[in-house]
Amino acid sequence: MLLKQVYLEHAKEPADIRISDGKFEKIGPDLAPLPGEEVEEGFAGKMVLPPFIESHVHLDTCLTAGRPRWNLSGTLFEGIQCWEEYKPFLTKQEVKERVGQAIRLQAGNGIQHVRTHVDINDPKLTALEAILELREEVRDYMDIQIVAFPQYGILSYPNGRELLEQALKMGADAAGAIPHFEFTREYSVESLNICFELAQKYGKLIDVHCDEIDDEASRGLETVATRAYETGMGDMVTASHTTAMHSYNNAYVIRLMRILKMSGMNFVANPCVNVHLGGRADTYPKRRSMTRVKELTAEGINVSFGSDDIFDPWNPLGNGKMRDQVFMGLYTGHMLGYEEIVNSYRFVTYNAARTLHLGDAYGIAEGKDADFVILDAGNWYDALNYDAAVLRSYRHGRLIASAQPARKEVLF
Ligand code: 17E
Ligand code: FE2
Repeated sequence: MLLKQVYLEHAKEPADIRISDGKFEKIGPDLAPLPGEEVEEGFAGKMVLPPFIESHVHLDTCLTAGRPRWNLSGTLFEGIQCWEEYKPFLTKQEVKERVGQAIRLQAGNGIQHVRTHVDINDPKLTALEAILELREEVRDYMDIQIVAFPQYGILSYPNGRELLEQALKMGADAAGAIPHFEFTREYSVESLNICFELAQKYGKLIDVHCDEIDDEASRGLETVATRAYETGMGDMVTASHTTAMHSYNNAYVIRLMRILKMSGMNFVANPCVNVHLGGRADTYPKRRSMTRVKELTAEGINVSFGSDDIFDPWNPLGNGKMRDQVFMGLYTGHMLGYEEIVNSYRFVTYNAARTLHLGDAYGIAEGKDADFVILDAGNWYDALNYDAAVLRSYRHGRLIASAQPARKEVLF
């Protein structure tokens, strides 16, 4: 196929892209069609990006909002309670159907890589088993990375350590932890030691739910960063949420930033859910509770954005669309400078690829797999502002999702 006159990211001039055998074969200003080649001219002037990446979502809980009841306080803790009440309804079949639906929602929005956290504080590991199966079934359409996530803690839940180890043996890609939810500060530190020990034992990545609380004394992050540095795991390690960092005093952050940089680790902010769950113990002023994305980015530290939730106990909304996270993240993070807007797709593409440790395979260049999306806009500024649809999503050169451009008519 020869795709004519599209804008690659924010290139000034349009280019043609030749795709054959599932790869980007040639990219150039004006390629002449080969004999018999299919020529696609219908997207001239549209923007092409590598596929969107969801770097933090809980697929096991998705599409369960209101069942058996709604989270009315809007707190993380009531969300965890609602999820606990849903757990008795989990069966492998139920999880596969529900999560399959969410994956199709994501695919329709141009996502091709997902990192999902799966709660492994379940003696039967039902959701994990279901999502491991689903991961294989959808492999041709979506890459799914699984984090073994101990919702109640590694040391504060019966057999937490054993369950985490078993999940890694069963095939989870990354070890999780939740230091701010452990019973004590000592457990919090020790749980991180266990997380690192097991990840190293089984050769896995790490993604910690870290300091997701408005408590300025919640300091799991310094331990995560120090272990990432000392073990040399570096960019294999991610700290998700780190909302307490919003509340830390600046003097402490100056000290902390040094080890964060030295560690080489990644961060994930979840703008919509962090703002929704955060500040709930405040009267006024109410904290935004998103981690310090602007400052981390300015220090050259990798930050990506995730949705966290799609219509579940922690987010009564959610559509599996990464654009919405960018939109909210830029507003919440005071990042609406022109350059910040123009480059903001990176939070849900390249930066997220680094978080997921995708390596060189990701991106648009001759010789790479032809994985890409075409947006209904000529540039990211407009795509973000007007919420442009993903007109086409191609994976290894094959069309896997499409949308019709929306039409509006104003009668004056
Ligand atoms: N569990 C948790 O501890 N934190 C979250 N943000 C979600 C689940 C969604
Ligand atoms: Fe999360």
